Amino acid sequence: MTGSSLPLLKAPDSTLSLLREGYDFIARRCDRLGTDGFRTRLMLRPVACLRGPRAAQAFYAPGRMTRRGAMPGSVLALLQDKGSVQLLDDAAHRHRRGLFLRLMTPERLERAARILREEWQAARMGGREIVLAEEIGPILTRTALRWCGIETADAAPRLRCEEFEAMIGGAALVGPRHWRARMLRRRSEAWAREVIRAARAGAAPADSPLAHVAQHRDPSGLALPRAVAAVELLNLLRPIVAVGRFIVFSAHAIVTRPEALAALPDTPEALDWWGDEVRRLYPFFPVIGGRVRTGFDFDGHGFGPGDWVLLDLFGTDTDPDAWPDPLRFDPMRHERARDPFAFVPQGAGSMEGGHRCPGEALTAKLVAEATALLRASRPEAPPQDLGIPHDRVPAAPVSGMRLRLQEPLP
Ligand code: HEM
Ligand code: MYR
Repeated sequence: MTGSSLPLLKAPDSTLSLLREGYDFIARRCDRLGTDGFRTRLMLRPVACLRGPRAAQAFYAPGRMTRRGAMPGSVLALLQDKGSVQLLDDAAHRHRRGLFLRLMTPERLERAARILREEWQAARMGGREIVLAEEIGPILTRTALRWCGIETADAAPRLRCEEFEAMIGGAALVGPRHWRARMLRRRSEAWAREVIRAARAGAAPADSPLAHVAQHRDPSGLALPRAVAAVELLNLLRPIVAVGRFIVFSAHAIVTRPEALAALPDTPEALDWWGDEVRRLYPFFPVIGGRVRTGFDFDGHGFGPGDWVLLDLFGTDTDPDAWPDPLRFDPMRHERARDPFAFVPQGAGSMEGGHRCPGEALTAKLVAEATALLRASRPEAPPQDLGIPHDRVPAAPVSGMRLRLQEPLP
């Protein structure tokens, strides 16, 4: 394209660089070029890569982007999936999204935190050396099942945990681990369809998230096809297990930033700031893809319908123009008002209309609760590799976070 001020990279295709550099691929080039975006090709398709709050605001302008055709099919198959809320637009999207948003009441969030605390305590992690990344999955799987209203005795939590972790860990992979995850995903979908069937036959507790999913009707008043309801049930369960990655990162911050923990006021808001700083600074969901529906200009580049855009979530959360000393872990920065388009670990923009993660409040609640539990158990960390390689998506500490927690919890 001519007449654009978004530079076009010289390399004919950047797929290998993206795989090699992972979370740093977009921001590094923006820093080098002195821009908030550039154009290149990924998997041979032309794409514009953007970062920063202005880019997030442009990306999340109401109705501007669709998620259809915006992420590789392999990512989609393991995360939101075909038939899910993420691939809908306009009125059909708002209607389906309401199903998720209605579940995020303060009472339900409190209940999720309470269940997490019970499952955490039942796991008896105190007094022995644990690898938190291995312990947290089963705890959150049981939390997710109970929160949704699914009897854990019938749900085989071990199998579900294996499936959800494979989906999360395999979404951005190619090769055998990705295909194993696809196989486990099929097993999970078969299980979820059966749960929906039983729920529709009367097995779901009244007003439970499971009942809401099973009984959801599309705008014409028809029940969701069973396979679609199953996919949406997985879209509640799997991401709750994914929150474990933030909990591992919170433990990483507790161990590596004792001064930040010591300076943290002993208030519920301060725990939220800690969790927000974990979600801002640790690499998890790297980029979100969109395809343009209605044209717009960004930094002198004209975007037209069908154009493919990647917004760098991690690069925006750590944008040096938006955050003073961006790589410093400082929970107290969230005490002050922040630019809503600079804090985008789970997307941005309106909760009602757009595609921003509807589970963000639940995520924040669980991370804060787990941080309180970790802090109360005064963790000690033996020598270990605390590095977090940025070329692995999703990223995690190499050691998995080996900890010794004090027993018993107060
Ligand atoms: C969408 C991240 C937890 C349910 C998204 C998006 C991101 C994201 C980046 C896409 C936003 C967009 O397309 O603009 C995360 C991360 C989580 C998390 C990093 C932490 C583990 C949750 C939880 C739930 C959830 C706990 C539900 C209980 C969803 C759903 C969508 C979504 C249903 C699709 C929304 C739509 O397209 O309208 N999430 N999420 N997520 N998330 Fe989350
Ligand atoms: C969920 O389970 O829905 C929540 C978070 C899962 C994060 C998985 C991270 C991999 C995302 C890959 C995106 C790559 C885009 C090219």
